[in-house]
Amino acid sequence: MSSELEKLKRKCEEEVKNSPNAESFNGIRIKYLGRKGELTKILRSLKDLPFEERKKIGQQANILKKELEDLISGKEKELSTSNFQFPTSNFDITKPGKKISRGHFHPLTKIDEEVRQIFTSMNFSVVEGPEAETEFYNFDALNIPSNHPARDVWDTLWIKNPKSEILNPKQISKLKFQNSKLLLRAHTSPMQIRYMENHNPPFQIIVPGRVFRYEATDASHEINFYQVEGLMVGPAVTLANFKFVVEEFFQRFFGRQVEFRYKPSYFPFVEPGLEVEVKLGGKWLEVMGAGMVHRKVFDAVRYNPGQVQGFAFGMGLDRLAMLKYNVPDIRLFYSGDLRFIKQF
Ligand code: FA5
Repeated sequence: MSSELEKLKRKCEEEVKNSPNAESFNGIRIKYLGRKGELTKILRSLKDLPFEERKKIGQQANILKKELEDLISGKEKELSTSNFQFPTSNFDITKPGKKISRGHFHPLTKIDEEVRQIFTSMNFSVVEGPEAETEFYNFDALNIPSNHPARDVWDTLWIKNPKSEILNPKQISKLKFQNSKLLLRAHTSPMQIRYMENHNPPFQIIVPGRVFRYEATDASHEINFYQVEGLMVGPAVTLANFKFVVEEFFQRFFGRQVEFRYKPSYFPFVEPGLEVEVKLGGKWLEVMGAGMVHRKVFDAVRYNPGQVQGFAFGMGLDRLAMLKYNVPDIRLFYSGDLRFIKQF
């Protein structure tokens, strides 16, 4: 090929290579192959050459023309069919992408939500109460005076030097006549008193909430855990109503047949008192304390025990979660271990 054609070829190839987009190819085509294009000019000038040379260069120029045409339209097509250019680095488009990990609710939050739903569908109202309580509500009003041995059952976390600003004046004047020492509530039962002080029967409520105990931890005991209190009071509420409500709850909560049993028990604020246990992995796990509301509790809230009666229960929410998810150790819920939490 003549050096002139050679030069032209390289120049055109360079331009095609550096061309930024499909649109710029039209300009290149005109520049080289158009009527006044550089290659066309060479072809036109052939007529002045001697026959042999004209034949040789003519052939080469025609081949080059075809080559440049193919080059330009090939590259043009490539760029116009896809605007996306793959990076030339080690980019493997066949590799699966990274999974985005999404957050979700803690298993105890899920259980709490489920328990609320079941009870509200049975016409129970949901109420909540303070985690810092007075000795009066946590103990005295529940028929557990200072010298009562049953106080030892609730190993209590006392609050030192309580700041009186956190109580409003009405509360302070009331506390002058009550045992006002502050503590972290050891159970949700104080809400029985708070609710009955301000409402008249008949009613049925649940009180989900966090409770605290100063005790050694093990696979089924934490120092901070959750309870759901239940209280139903009316003119003719009986233990049979309790049995129906609890069994209906179990049926819906577990969605399967679970083995459970009632055992007689003692709590100063109920009479008679009982405990409910559910079987987990061949062992019985206590899930709630319950009973018929003691008349001394009704006295404390100025209800007439001759006119009303009711049942109360306190369930361990963490224990329900252990049973539902087959978790062998309560402490896993509070471990903060994502390998555990992510399984729910
Ligand atoms: C009570 O706290 C009573 N207030 C329950 C009650 C309410 C009885 C109304 C009668 C009428 P108890 O200490 O047994 O009772 O606790 C109730 C439930 O909380 C237990 O059955 C258990 O499921 C759960 N629980 C108790 N202690 C712990 C703990 N340290 N860690 C986790 N769950 C616990």
